[in-house]
Amino acid sequence: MPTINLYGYATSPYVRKTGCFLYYKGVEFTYIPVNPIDPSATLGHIGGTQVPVLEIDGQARRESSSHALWLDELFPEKPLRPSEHADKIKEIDEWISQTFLMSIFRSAIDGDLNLQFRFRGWRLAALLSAHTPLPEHIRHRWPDLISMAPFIQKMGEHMDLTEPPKDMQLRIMSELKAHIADGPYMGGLDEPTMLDFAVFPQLVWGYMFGLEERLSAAFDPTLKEWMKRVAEHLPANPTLVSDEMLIHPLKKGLE
Ligand SMILES: N[C@@H](CCC(=O)N[C@@H](CS)C(=O)NCC(=O)O)C(=O)O
Repeated sequence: MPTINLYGYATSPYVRKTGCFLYYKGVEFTYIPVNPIDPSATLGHIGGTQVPVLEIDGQARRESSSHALWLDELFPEKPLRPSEHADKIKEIDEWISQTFLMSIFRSAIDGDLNLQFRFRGWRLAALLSAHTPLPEHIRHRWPDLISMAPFIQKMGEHMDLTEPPKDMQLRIMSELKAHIADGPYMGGLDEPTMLDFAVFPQLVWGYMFGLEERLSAAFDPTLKEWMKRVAEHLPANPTLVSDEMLIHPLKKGLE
């Protein structure tokens, strides 16, 4: 069995996505938390700061969507991108990467440091600190630091920032539902793929780890049934956040 390491922050949607690919494949791997204020402490031998980094038998690669293809090459069972559906998956994966995942950063890009944003930022710092303890003064400033991060500001270049945030959220949720439609999985596929595992952890982790009190996506019957189906293929905590930070078990949110 190859030695597999996944380097990242549990607060990164891209890292959670690669984590779910690995969980679905059922391969053994070690999650190596990266300290966001000193990435070189863990990534020094690889270089660069962007996560996730997947390292298999000493070979390291970036880009979460490429990780799915690499894992399929090495572990063909339970394909994340079955070749007969490659075109459809490519199209929807582009929507996930360019629209869905980037929209998660909208409030940070807007830089409206209101109370809700600050509470969220402080909770993110606490979740990170469960693995890589951040100094007190950094935790206090985490909301400001997130909204100033260059990689987050860069995402704004790919977004229509004139669209009101609430409208953007509703539009993206309705596009997501159209991609799930009658399912059972995204794109109308019979088995889950990289598409499902790229979206699913983002919808559930905030509820599980104290960023929202109710699993808001489960208010929609289409999304709820789809989440229940995807959850069957993953462990009880499919995120990479430390179990000790759990507030709500996922099962409860999907009842
Ligand atoms: N397209 C990349 C995006 C990864 C990404 O944006 N990672 C962020 C964390 S959410 C990061 O590492 N930012 C810090 C940096 O680039 O130095 C992927 O899919 O893997």
